[in-house]
Amino acid sequence: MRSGMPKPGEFLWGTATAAHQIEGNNVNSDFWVVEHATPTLFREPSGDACDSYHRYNEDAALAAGLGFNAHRFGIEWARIEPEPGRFSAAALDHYARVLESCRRHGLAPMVTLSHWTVPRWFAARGGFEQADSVDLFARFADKVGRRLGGLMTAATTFNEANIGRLARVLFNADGPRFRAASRAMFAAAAEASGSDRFASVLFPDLARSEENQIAAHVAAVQALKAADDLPVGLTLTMQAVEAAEPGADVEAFTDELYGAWLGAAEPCDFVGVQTYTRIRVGAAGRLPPPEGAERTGAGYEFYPQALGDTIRFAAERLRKPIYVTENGIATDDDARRVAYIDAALAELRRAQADGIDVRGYFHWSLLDNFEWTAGYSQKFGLVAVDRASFERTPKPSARHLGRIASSART
Ligand code: IFM
Repeated sequence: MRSGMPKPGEFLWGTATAAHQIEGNNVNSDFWVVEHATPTLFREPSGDACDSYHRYNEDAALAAGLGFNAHRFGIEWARIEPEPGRFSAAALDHYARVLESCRRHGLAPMVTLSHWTVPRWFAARGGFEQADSVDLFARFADKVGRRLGGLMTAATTFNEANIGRLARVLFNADGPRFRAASRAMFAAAAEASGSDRFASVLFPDLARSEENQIAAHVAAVQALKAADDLPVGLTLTMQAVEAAEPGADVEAFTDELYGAWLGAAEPCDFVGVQTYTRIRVGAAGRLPPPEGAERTGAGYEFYPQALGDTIRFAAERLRKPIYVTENGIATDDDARRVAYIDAALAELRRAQADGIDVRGYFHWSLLDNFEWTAGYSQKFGLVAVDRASFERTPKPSARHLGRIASSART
């Protein structure tokens, strides 16, 4: 274990996780409802996940032992406010213990307020499609800021706030087949909740929700800063966008990917860049990866160089200090993860050498975890998790990145 927290200004080396993907039994969340709906888009339910709700201390010890000095994780709104207006002191105390555990292990904690999940009651009243969702999210941020802000190194509001836009361009979430399947799933979730609606952040109706979600983000930044003046950021999913044919309109494509979220970084102290691959644009829109290109376990092109493009894009367009809050690869071949890490970090260093203010790198993810609709089939972890015993086994890539992290600080 390291002695003491990173000094102010020290580069943060860590791993990133999300509450729903690792904690287990997040029964009051909207995702729990849709995972158990019939029909569902989910390959399997999240269940016990990695049992990190109970094993957070073990996870912090593991991360610190590997050589990291920071940890990004999510707190779960559905646990903190399981019924509207009823805040759980016990759940807030739990996250205070998680934060204290990070600090005891010398890990600077960066906390996500909402990593796609919301309470099931919030989804069943229309989620961010309702105008008063702005105040509800700000009220949650205020409670969190007052009780937990003093223990955090930094906080971010929404994970990959523009995820609905990426889903549209990358997974055809606007296409008729996907829409029909998600409509059926949400209709079943609404019925199970005794409601006539059920709205999710991952599969949103952007026309009805995006403006409110941006306002909720801004209000939450203000609430956190008023409660405890800690650094607050916005994380975006940012993939390299390249013109691959004459006539490709990269600017229009970029607008499609970010919309008004680029402006939403304005009240923030930093931005979180989250990069996995590149998107090639042709004259008629997105193109598939080049013929013969290596694909990751998530089906993306293996293209770690994307991180250089996205850091530069963020620096030019957002003009804020940058943390890479996610970067990683789904693979069963850990040697490819090592190669991915090395190539991505070479890009990060090049950007720093060019004077870009990059302050940290958080690899996605510490653990093999619940990868949303793909269930447990995709392995993004530096550490394998036995699905029955929850035993954690670091992969060679964990030691590799941990060594880079600790030697960079000596
Ligand atoms: O697992 C997800 C995470 O929740 C958000 N960013 C992308 C990761 C890998 O798909």
